[in-house]
Amino acid sequence: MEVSVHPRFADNGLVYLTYAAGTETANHTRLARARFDGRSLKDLQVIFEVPQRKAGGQHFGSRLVWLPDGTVLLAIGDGGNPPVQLDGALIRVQAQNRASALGKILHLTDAGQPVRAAAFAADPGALPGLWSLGHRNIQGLAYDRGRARVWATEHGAQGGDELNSPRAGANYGWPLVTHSREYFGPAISAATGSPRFVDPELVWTPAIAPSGLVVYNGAQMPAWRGQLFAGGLVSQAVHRLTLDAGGRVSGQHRIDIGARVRDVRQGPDGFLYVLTDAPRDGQLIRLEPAPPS
Ligand SMILES: [Ca+2]
Repeated sequence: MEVSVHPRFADNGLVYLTYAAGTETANHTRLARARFDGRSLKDLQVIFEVPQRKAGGQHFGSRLVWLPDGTVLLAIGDGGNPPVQLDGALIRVQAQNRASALGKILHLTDAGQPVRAAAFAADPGALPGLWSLGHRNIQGLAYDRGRARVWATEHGAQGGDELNSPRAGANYGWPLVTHSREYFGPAISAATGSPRFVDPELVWTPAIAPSGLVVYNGAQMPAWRGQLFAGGLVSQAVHRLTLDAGGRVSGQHRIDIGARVRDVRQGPDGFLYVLTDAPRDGQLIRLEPAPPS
């Protein structure tokens, strides 16, 4: 589900892959890495796997983003919608279980070993590598070098998609507080916020169904440097988000793509690249500045 190269890929050739593994009744998200020798991947090795097994095909996550110190964040989904259960309750409550990897961002070394967060040092039951909790299903994850922050977009159920700027040790509320409703109609939570949880930076209702996310820092479009670009599957657009001096979202502008947007990335040439899903499946689109009129 994710393909990401090591920050020193030019030297070590390491490629990181995430995928769903197992059967219809017992499956989980895995992180593996392999070495690219210029022709093929060699020495594939699973370096992390979600400890719990779940049923069904929903909410595996699993975006990866590298931090400046060479460690990596891995976002894991909450495991699925009602009626999917785990341990006698709806599986989505695992997003609040600090011992579970479901509904979390995890912090790992480049070898897949957990990095223990100081924020959870007083909680011996916390899963090693736990970084932030209370996420439903993150599908966009980006590091903002200019602001030294992480940004994440996650799917709500019906409405209530969120942009967050996750920090180590923080709880983002799912499913105890959300702006999202059940697909079959009723509210999921009595409140949309609480002092116990960090409010989203932005809420999308109706849902855009977020996909890839990038903080643009290229040279081709200087006016867009420092802005966020969030893909939308249902919205069939790229959402350009401007931020104010304090790093809060100050504006939103829609770039229509006319197809479900699966990913948005910045290329080494400084342009933005957009990957599409249906109905124009598998198109790779380059966004360039319009010529002067
Ligand atoms: Ca939230």
